[in-house]
Order: sequence, then C-alpha cells, then structure tokens
Amino acid sequence: PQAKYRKDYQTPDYTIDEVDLDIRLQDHQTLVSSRLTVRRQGEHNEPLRLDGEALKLINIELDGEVLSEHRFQVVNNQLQIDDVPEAFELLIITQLDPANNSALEGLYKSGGAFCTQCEAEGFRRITYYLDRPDVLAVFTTRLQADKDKYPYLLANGNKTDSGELENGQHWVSWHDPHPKPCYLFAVVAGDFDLLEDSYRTKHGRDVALQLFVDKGNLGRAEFAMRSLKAAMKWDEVRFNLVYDLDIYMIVAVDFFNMGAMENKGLNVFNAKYVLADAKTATDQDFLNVESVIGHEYFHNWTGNRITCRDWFQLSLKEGLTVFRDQEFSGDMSMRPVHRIQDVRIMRTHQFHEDSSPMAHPIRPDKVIEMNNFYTVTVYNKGAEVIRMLHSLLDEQGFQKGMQLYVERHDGQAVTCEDFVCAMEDANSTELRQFRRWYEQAGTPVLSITESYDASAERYTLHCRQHTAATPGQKKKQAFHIPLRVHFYSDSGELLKLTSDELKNDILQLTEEQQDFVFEKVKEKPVPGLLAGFSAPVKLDYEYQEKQLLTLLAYSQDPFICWDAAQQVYLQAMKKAIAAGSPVQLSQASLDALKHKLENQQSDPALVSLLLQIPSEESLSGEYDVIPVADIHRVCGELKQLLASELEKELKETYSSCHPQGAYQFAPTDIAQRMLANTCLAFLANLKNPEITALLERQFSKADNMTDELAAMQAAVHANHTSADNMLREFAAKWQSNSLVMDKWLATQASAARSSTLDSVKQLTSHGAFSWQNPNRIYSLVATFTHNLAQLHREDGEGYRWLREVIVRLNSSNPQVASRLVTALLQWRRFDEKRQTLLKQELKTLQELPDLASDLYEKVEQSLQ
Ligand code: BAL
Ligand code: ZN
Repeated sequence: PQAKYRKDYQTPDYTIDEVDLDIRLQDHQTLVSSRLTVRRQGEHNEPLRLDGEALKLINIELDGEVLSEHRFQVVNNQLQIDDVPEAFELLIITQLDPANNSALEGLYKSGGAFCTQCEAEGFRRITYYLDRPDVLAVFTTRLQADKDKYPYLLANGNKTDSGELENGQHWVSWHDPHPKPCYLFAVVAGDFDLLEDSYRTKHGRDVALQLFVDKGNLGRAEFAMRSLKAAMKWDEVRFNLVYDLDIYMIVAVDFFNMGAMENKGLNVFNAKYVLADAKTATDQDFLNVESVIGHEYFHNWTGNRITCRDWFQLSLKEGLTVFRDQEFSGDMSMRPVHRIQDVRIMRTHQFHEDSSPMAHPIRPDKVIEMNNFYTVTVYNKGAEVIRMLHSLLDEQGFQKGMQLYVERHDGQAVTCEDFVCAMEDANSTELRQFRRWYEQAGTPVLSITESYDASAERYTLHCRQHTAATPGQKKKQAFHIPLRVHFYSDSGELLKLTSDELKNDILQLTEEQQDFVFEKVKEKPVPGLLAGFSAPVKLDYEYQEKQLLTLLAYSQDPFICWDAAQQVYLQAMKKAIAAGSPVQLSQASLDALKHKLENQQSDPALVSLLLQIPSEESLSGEYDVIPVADIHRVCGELKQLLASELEKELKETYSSCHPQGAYQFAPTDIAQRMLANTCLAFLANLKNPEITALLERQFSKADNMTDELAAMQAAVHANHTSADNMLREFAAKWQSNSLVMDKWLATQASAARSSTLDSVKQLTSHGAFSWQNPNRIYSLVATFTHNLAQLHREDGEGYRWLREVIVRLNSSNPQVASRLVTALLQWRRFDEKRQTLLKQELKTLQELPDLASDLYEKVEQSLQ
C-alpha cells in the first residue's frame, strides 16, 4: 500500500457535473449503469483516471460509442481512458455482489435491506468514478428492485417519479439538486416501518421527516424523531443555519461499521443510535441518540453544503460538527455532565492516541488508509480546537466567523485553512500561531508553578509548555493555549485577580515559558487552572491536598470541581503504587466526599461523576511504562476503600435519590439515577446481605434499562455472588433484542475478573454474538481491549486471542479489524516481557500474506 501526502494535493484533471445512476438491485448481481457528464479542467492531455475497487466491468461507452479494449485499461484499481475530448458523456456499467460484501463499504446487504456506505472511499466499490471529495456533481438516481421484498427504494434528494414493472419489480427515481461529492451518495432498499412527521423551517419550508426502522420498532423511534426536530430548531436559533430540501430521511440499519452517516437528505444510522425506549435503552443511550442525530443533521451545513477539499481536511467537517453536537447536547440539558464526559474521552482515549505510534495532527500529513483517520484526534481533539477558537473569539466573534465561512464557501470543497481565515477576517484578528494546533500532533504538557510575594502583594504564575516528539515530528513549536483560570481564597471565596493579560478569565500562552503577574493580591490564592478544560493539554501543577479540597468544595466550574476529586484519587493511587502499599485517603478527603454526598441535592449528576474513580485505562496514561498489576490492584483497593468508608452516606444517598414514579427521560431524574447507581456500584463491593437485597431488588423491580443494567453491572464488576444469576436472567429476558444483548456482552467483557478472557472466548459461540455484525464485535471484543488488566495478562493469552480475532476479521471486515488492533500498538509502554509478547503478535500480523491496508498502516507504524 502507498502513502498519500497532504502536500501533494492537486486539483483534479477532470470534473463531473452530472451523474445519472440506474441501479438494478439483486443480491449477487446488482447492475449499476452510471452516466457521467465529464469535463476537462485546465490545459493538459492526461488520461481520465477513475477509481474503482472490487468491480466487475460490463461495458463502457463514450459519447454513445462502445469503447473497444485498446481505448482503456484497468490498472491498480483505476480505469484509465486515453485521448478523451474536452467534454463528454461516459456510460459505465458495473456488476456488484452486495450480499457477499462483508466489509460493509460500498453497496451491501444489512439484514434484509440493501444500503450503502460511501465515506470515505466506498463509492468506488459501486462504480468507476472520481472518488474524491472535491468533485461535486448533481446526482439523479433510479432504483429498481423486487417490490415485495423492497417496497421502499430510497436515495438522496427529492423523489421525482416511480412506477411498477413486470415480474413484481418496481422503480423509483430521485434527484438531488445540491451538487455533492460522491461520499455523500446513498441508497437504501428494504421493507421498514415508517415514522413520519414534519418540520416547518424559519423560512417557511415544510420538510417531511421520515424515519425508517425494522418492522415492529416504531415505538422505539419516537425519541430520535423528537431529537431531529430539536436539532433542526437549534441550528436555526444558534447558528442561523436552515434545512434546504423538502424531505429528510433517516434509516436505521443493523450492520454498520460506524455510528451513522450524513448522506445528503438520507442519513443511514447504526440502529443503536436511533432506537430507544425506557425498557431497552439507558439514559446514556438516549443522550447518545440525541447527540448522533444532532451530529448528522448538523453536517448538512458543516460537511455537506461546505465539504472537504481532500481527506486530510476531515477535521474541517468533523471537528466542527462534533463541537456543534456538543454544544447542542449542552444547550439541551446537563451541560456540565456532557462537558466532563467529553473531557474523559479526551484524557482517556485521545491523549493515549496522541502518544501512540499512530499519533497524528488533527489535519494529518500522511495517510495510507483513510478509514484509519476517523479518530478521536480528528473528531474530538478537532472539536477542542474549535472550542479554543470559540473561547478566544467568544460566542459573538465565533458566530461572525461562521457566518463569513458559510457566505464565502457555500457549495465549495475547502480546507481547514479556509475556516481559520474566515474566523480571522470576520474578527479582524490573526491566528498565525493558533494554526499549529492543525499542524502538530501530541499533547502539550503545561507545567505551572507559582510564587507569591506577600509584602509586594504580587502573585505570579510561571508557565512552561512542552510537547514530546511524535512520529515524524521531533521538535515542536509553542502552541497558542487559552488557559482559563479562576482564583479562590482558602475559605472558598472567588477572588477577582487582575492583570493586563487576563481577559474573560483567560490567559493566552504563546511562548514556551511565560510568567503572568497579578498585582494587589492580598492573600495567596488557590488557582483553579484550566477551567472548563480550556485547552487539550496535560496540566502539571503540584496541587496540595488542601488546595484540591478547596476546589472540590467551592469551585464554581464543574470541570475544576470534578477534576479536583480525580486528582485526589490519582495522587492516592500513584502514591500507593510507588510505595507498594495499600491505597489510603486522608480523613479530610473522605470528609469532603461525605459532605458532597450529604449535600447532593444541588447537583446529583456532578456528585455522581466526582465519586467515580479513574478507570484502569486512564490511570495507565500517567505512566511511561504501565504497571499493569499495580494499576489493577489500586483501582480495586480504592473502590473497596470508598465503599467501606462512605457506606453510611452511600446507602442514605442511594435510598433518598431514586426518582419517584415511573421512568422519565428528564434531566432531574437522569441525574438522580446517575447518583443512585454510582452509590450502588460502590456498595456492591461490600457483599453483605443488605446490599445483596438492594442489588437484587433493583435488578428485578426496575421499570427501565438504566436501573436494570446498572444493578447487573454493579454485581458483575464487584464480583458479587448475585452476578451470575443476574446475567442468566438478563439473557433469558432479552435474548431476542440484539441491542440489549450487546450490553450483556459488554458487561462481561469489562469485568475485572481473571476469568474474563475465558468468558469472552466462550461468548463468541453464544447466539447473541456474531462475527458478521460490527455492533456485536465492538460490544464484546472492543470492550475487552479496554479491559487493561485482562487484555494485558502476563501470560500473553489476551494478546494471542486478540491477534487471532484480527486475523479472522482482516479478510471479512478490515475496518473493524483495524479498530481492534489499536490495543496492541503501544508495546513500548509495557514491561519487557509484555513487549516481547506484543511484538510477536504484531509481527505475525505483519507477515500475513493478504494483510489489509488498514492493518498494514498501523502495524508498520507501530513496529518502526
Ligand atoms: N462522516 C462519518 C460519520 C460522521 O462523522 O458523522
Ligand atoms: Zn461527523
């Protein structure tokens, strides 16, 4: 496989203005006739080169004449036609085998339905095409299939015509007036239940909303529909962006590699981000549906109307759209909870990726397999970069920048640079140094010390930033970092410190070393640093316990408050690892946590989050060489310690904060369930009859999945005697609901038991599991790869099994295989014995004769 480089971008030699597709759907012999209006760009005599993979070419005609074999050749997945005129019409007929397409890219069968996935480069598996995002064409699509099996034939845009044919066939044609890149093309054919609604835009357009789900699931689609209408409204109000077609369709499918896909006017969704009701979905599932529905809808402007010039610019649409969906979720409800959850993803997964062999800037410079770059870096760090712009420019300035971006670039395929220029020009500012966030990979470490001169009443923050080398980038230049700070007195009052450099609570770091001086400071303050997680950096400031407890008790910033508790836990766990002694918490820390529990009413969700200790995986991020066994030990000890020391308060909170009455998806109820279930998870470690009764009662009496699953997870994760029974009962009750059974698989794969690997292996033969369905594989195998101590077993059995799984998926679904291999790449972070074992598995993969490009890229990068 060949690498592509961002610096080599060239405008295409040809472009396509119109595409007329006629698709006759059949399981193994689908015929695709594609009529392209092609035009040369610039002065040159280059041949036309169209991308195509796994296609059977049936016929080509140029301006109505069949092309004889000497006029074209197919080499290296490209169809090359020499001596083409300035402008011409090309007809290409290809044949596909969707029923055998297990990679789920291009056109494939999902259950009984046909569907497509074209981003990033799947359209070339449907027909030969200029499969690159800067070729924008108007698409017309005619679909034909058996009417009984596929009563719904859907494509992008508006339906224009339909008809019946002999032999039980029917056809429908669609026209999308908005020029688009082929990665936004979609078709779906199947038999569904349909939920319909409508939305009137602020411009008075009536939009038909249609949600297609598997038969029998209508009731579980209502929340998604509500979320869609909320998203449409929100984008009008906050971003002044209005929908632009007469119809918006969403189809939920069972087999999907990703979460969802923003195809123009016809989103295809993984069913898990559409279907939700109280009995089968947790509060978190509902929130995920809201967020993913929002995300895909928001792409209509940030991605579809304005798209990417090339795939190196992916963060242009993804970073921005994640920022927009985060803001949507925050405006809908529970902003602090969402923010803390987003920070957790950054710290646990993105920081990990940023220090791994696959570390890349949010705008990568080199790519072998584009599917490998749908990452937490491009998405979530990309969103943090947008968030920093938002902090630096504030809401008004940011919206001015957005308005200019849309005015300038509507209908174009553009770059991250174009976005930053729009922000600069709209605000008459310059962001030269800020661009480094797009250029440099790695997590900056921000080291801060302070000094206080009582007689001069002068307080100084000494800041230093350093970013470690990442592959291909040895020396890093200083980032432009917005550091949001709040200051408190020892007794918790918010202090107003002033400095010329402090604006809206933000200090702007631009140098490698920089001091910020505050005058007239009467007492040494407690600094609340990086409020709101104002930049994606690691903060290195030696907080004293007393300072942390002040912040925990009084900080008005929920992130700082939560983080103070996290730092208390991390310090205790790291100390215990260093000393080889049991974890201890001071009485003062325990008292502070008790106080939080006793006063939870003001914000039960935040109390729930701050009680939750860092996961084994996130603690591992604190170490260059990860002490697997120690991490496992101290996490277990800390849970046990908190359960015993806070038993009384946990029990009282548990019984007082369960919502009254029937289940409701409402912020106050969600927050109460969060806290009650966090208490239960701790209490399960106590294993006494009273707790057993609590667990079992909640498990059997719950009227909703949040509480039912929480009880089972608490029991399994605490190795409670009730666990096996609950697992059995749960499976018997939910065996026919695969999305619920995914939770059952994941619960077992995340158990901190030495038997977990054996259970996981056995579960691959269970009826609830399937090697064909990505959701099943993610629930069981991907969850297991995040189970630090069980994957990294000393005997290497976890690695060996995972390698076998990857070999199996290499040929059937390389995208999924590639996501799983990530867990093996960081071999340098382990002790020698594990390093040897890990490298051995990577080398076995490297030597596979048919290693997919997805895996090739990661394995090579890791072994370099
Ligand atoms: N564009 C791929 C799926 C998503 O980010 O919405
Ligand atoms: Zn997206």
